[in-house]
Amino acid sequence: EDRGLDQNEVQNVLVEDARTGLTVETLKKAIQNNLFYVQGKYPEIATRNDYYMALAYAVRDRILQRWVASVKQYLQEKHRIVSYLSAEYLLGPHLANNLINLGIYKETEQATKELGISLDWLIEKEVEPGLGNGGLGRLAACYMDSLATLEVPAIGYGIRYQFGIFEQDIRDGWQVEDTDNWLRRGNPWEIARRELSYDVKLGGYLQHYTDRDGKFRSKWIPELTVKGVAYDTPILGYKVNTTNTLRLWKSEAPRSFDFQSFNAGDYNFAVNQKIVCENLSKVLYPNDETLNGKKLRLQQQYFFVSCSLQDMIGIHLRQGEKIEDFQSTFSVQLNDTHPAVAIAEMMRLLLDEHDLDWSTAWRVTSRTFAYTNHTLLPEALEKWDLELFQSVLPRHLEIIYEINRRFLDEVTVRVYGDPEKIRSLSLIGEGPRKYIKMANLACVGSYAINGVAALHTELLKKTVLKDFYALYPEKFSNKTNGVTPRRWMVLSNPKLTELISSKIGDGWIKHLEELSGLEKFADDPDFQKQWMDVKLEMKKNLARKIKNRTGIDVNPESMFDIQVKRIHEYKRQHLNILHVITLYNRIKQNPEIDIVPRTFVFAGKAAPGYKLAKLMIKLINSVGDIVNNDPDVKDRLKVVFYPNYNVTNAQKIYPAADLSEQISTAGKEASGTGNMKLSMNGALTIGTLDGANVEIRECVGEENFFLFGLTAEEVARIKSEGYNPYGYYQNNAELKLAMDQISSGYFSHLDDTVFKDLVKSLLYDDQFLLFADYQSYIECQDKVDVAYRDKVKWAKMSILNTARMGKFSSDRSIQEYCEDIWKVKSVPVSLNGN
Ligand code: GPV
Repeated sequence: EDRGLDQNEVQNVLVEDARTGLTVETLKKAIQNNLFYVQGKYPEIATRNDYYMALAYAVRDRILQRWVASVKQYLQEKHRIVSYLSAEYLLGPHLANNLINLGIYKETEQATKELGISLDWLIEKEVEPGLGNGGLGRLAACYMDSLATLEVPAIGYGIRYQFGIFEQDIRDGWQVEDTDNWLRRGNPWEIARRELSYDVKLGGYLQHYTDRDGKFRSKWIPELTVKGVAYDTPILGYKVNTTNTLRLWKSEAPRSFDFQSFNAGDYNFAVNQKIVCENLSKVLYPNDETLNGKKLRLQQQYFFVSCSLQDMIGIHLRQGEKIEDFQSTFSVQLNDTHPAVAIAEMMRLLLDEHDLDWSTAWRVTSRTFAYTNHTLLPEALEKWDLELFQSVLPRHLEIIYEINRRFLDEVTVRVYGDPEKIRSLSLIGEGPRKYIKMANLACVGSYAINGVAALHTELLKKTVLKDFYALYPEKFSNKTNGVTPRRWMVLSNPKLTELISSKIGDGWIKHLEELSGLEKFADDPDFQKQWMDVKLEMKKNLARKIKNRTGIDVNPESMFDIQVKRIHEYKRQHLNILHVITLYNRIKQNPEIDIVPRTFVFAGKAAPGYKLAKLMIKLINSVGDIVNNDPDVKDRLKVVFYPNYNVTNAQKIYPAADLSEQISTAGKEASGTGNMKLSMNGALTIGTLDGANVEIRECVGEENFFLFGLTAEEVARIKSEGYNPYGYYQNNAELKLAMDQISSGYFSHLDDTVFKDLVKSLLYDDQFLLFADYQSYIECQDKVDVAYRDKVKWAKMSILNTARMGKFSSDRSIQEYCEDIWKVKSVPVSLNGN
């Protein structure tokens, strides 16, 4: 009033000013401004990247406004904050997603059009941050989206890898890896918080002494100290103001550290140490569900966990709270065991840096963490060689020994001293070399433990974690995975989105159960036609991309049979390719045979050191070369390996799928999330009773799901009785022919050495029971063939698949975590009044 300003005017300036307005005009102005003042260009000389950057900064301004409002809101009164610790975030491109969540997609399309450029063209320019391997990293990204959309205060913590997951190229049918230099053109979505950094100690030794109060103490004298610098990416919810933070740590050399070496004239040593420090956040390990036990990986895990906990403690204390009430400010979720060293680090911080006694420190720690398990595969359960662990984290080893001593003391009575049980519960594994069991540490130090699908949680309780379940049944629960419909429907399938919304409104985007409103149109011929028209259009789009990327012509009218995911023996891409070979042989034996034309699309990366997985890629491509070019086939079969599967490519592939391949050995896939994305986009599933397939089938109805194969129980029984693949091979003519062709070099220019290892594994020591499921799979595929011929019925089944997928929104998953585990509520953020 003193300054003669009207209160309403002030608010207007803040909410919808020329800089952050959401209209076509203000957006246009903002893009032009940024082109000039940020990129230093004018239209005639601006590149596509200049325009992309100009738009990205325009969008970021609008998000920053909401981000600041969120931070202010959260500080107004005390709220428990969810802290998600994950070594991986597979975010995918930001631009289009942010436009959707801001609700300005259409406006931006118009604004760019008026500037003479196409929005699609700019969206395609973005290089996605591939800071994850597969499902686990993508789940973290979906959960960040849902937390913000549900208006829950949350921080995601992780590592800002300079090089994310490698780029895959295919040469002569083989996978070739190239580095992913995703930051080369800068990253408009992050804000470097140079002032926010923490020191992290590594290596060295301990000094033990008794302090003035007679307390026994361990002083950690590190070999090296690195600095973690925060890089923040705002995560905006869908059509809400809530904007949470993804805080990723970059490792650097501390300012001071080279001082002495420089003075001593040891320039090389100083520069070398700088490289060692920067190495910690240099590259993502490309191993999905395999352990490789390398020192740098442990250092990475500890690095980001230590920065994150120091950061959280700072936030907690700055609110004027006492350290022993930490768990009232944060609930910390461990995304698998990759960040499980947090439990030991929390103890160290509380004991050594904040001077709490053991029992108080343990009370805080064991009420702070919750652990999600994402696999039953024994090779993926993290174990650290004890000596290696000690060489990196000597103080943590001491703490883990003490946690273990107290834990085993407590449980010995409860298990009546059963040595078998004690051995299985112990945090330390014995053998030729001792090792640390990270899953056990996670179980002992967490107040909640969950699996990621109903079957997976049941198997966890019965197998891998059964002794922990017997001790603490109340800690266990299931939280079936979900995926965000914003990215996986609205963004990737706008045509389907429009069609759905024209019938049931757009409430389903936030309340996915509302998709059930589509059921009443499942038999409507007009709607079926519109539905299948969208599908055909998406298939034409993908066909165009396939042609561009691989040179292969595919027929959009053929059935698109799709398996896209990491390449793994347990996911059984080779079972799929055996089906392709079987169909091919049927055509060769009877060229006039009546089969539904199919396009088989495979995509996925193999870990660079996983020989058999790489050989599976080669096999797919080799079979493709023969099948795609054999005139007898008359284009009825096409096999495509689409290179460099990532979020960007996935968004183009899911909408085009008719059939979704979810064919893992029962009991091996913890949940799967691609299965959900495909079914939501109207694909029918052919699958085993594994992971979330079980629940998808329950929801869509067994008549709308192609089930085959052994159950998890049958798999376990066959294995215990001794699986004999050779018998299946001898007794199945089609299987025998296919295998003989692979091994004799039919698909490899008569070179009978190429696939030797793969053939040997399948015939003699296959852990994944391919041959045991072969006949059942083929028969099921024959049913798919029949079903596809009935266009009306297929359309109906496809519509019902989408209509009944409401459960699989990550909003539902996150709601369950909030209620059952984190005990947090939503905190709506208003832009006015800030
Ligand atoms: I552990 N998963 C993954 O992608 N990487 C890993 O290192 C581990 C698990 C996956 C599981 O394989 C999927 O079944 C699951 O859907 C996904 O994690 C998310 O829970």
